[in-house]
Parts: sequence; structure tokens; C-alpha cells
Amino acid sequence: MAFSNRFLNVIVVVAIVLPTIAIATDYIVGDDKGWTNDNFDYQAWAKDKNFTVGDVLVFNYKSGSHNVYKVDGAGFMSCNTTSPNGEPPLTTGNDRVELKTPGNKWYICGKPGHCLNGNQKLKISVNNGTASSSDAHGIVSSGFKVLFGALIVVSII
Ligand SMILES: [Cu+2]
Repeated sequence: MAFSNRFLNVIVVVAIVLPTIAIATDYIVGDDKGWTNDNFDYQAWAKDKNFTVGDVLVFNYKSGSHNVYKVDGAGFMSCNTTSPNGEPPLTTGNDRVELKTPGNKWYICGKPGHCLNGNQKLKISVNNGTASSSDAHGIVSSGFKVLFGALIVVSII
């Protein structure tokens, strides 16, 4: 009986903790090409990816050669780095951008001609993680409820 009580405690703890664990993904922008003005197709790169709040974009480039401005949709279209909130660009060459809110995000390089002529621009759409992951958690927790119920029945027998 002592054993099965301990086992039940473990199951309860796992059932409570498991749904709170969200796995964040690091996305290397452009993969091994990195952040480049070499006419890489960033929209094709982004197309099949499921960006979710909590994920991280990593912009890799030679420091000084490029930079990363977060802009709005108009700035993206016109390659204009005048960002609405006046945030300075990222310049380290290994820039990590955490996706904190859902919605569309736009990033461009501010070096002359890189966005306009080199296609150094990225647009992504970030999903709010709670909707899809709560579905998965629902399945997991209902699975645990079945298991939990079965264990109670077994421990009574
Ligand atoms: Cu650039």
C-alpha cells in the first residue's frame, strides 16, 4: 500500500507539472546561410515554420556587415528602417529575438541596399501558443485522468 501511494503521488505531480512545460524553439534565420543580402528567400524559409510565442529568432552574420531592425508592415514594404517605436537595431552578429507577442513581425537589414536590392527582409506570423498547446494538454491530462482512475480502482481492489 505504501508503494502504490507513492506511485500515485508521482502520477499526480507529473499530471500537474506536465501541462506547464512548453518547449521553446530557436530558429536560425536563413539556417546555414544566416542573415545575408545574397538574395536568400526568407519568405520561403519562414513558410513552413510554426512560430509560437516564446520561440526565439537567431540572426547570424558578421558583426558590422549587417544589422537587424524591427519594423512595421509599411517599413517592411518600403525597406524603411524608421521603426514606429524608435528601437535601435541589433548589431552583435548573433542576435536573439524572443517572440513575446502573437501577430505579424517584420525585420529588415538597415545597411544601404541590403533590404531593397538584396532581399534581406523577413516577415513572420507568430501564433499564440496557448490555443494549440492547450488542445494537446487536454489530451494528455484526460489520458492521465483515465490512468489515475484506473490506479484508484486497482488500489481499492
Ligand atoms: Cu545587411
